[in-house]
Amino acid sequence: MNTNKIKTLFIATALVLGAGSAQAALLNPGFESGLTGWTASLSGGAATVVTSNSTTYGGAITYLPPEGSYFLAIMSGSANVWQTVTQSLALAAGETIGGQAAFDWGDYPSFYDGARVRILDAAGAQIAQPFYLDGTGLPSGYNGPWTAWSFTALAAGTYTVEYASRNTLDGGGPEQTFGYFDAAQAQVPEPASLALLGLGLAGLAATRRKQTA
Ligand SMILES: [Ca+2]
Ligand SMILES: [Ca+2]
Repeated sequence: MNTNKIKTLFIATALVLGAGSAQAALLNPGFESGLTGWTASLSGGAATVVTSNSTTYGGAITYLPPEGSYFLAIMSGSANVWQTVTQSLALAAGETIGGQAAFDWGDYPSFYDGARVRILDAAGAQIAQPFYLDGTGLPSGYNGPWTAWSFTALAAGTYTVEYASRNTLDGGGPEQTFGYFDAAQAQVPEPASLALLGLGLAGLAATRRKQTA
């Protein structure tokens, strides 16, 4: 295979890989490698990477990962303290990141607890809160669904993704409250990407035929 052909294949492959890489800036976004890349800050709570998590208050439910085999479960802890798991990353202007979150309330009014996803700037100030739920207005022990969230950076910079859950008013309940977090659903390649992949494979096949001849 001559150098030009190798370059052509490399470029075609890079285009295909790059087409669906909007989420790739986060390291280990789906927690398939434990907490690698993430930092937990806890007070009485827990941040655990699990294959499932079951609770019973408000109706028995078992949460399963919407992406891959694992997801992050943040168990609430000390009263009125957000238990957090964070990761900082560089984003280009217009770049989008996203994931999925769920709120599993283990309490009743007025111990509203909560779960949230926040985006912080380099100084630690909140610039977006793409997911937030607490128990206000919800049935006791509410088992919330997995919900997609996304964030698009308006300017290039360093951002922090923060996943969190919290107990409100006291540190307990009939059950502990959880926030669950996982990556976005895997993207289906767009037709344009498939066409590029086809060109790359065709080029590879042509090269192999010439080498065989
Ligand atoms: Ca996952
Ligand atoms: Ca509680």
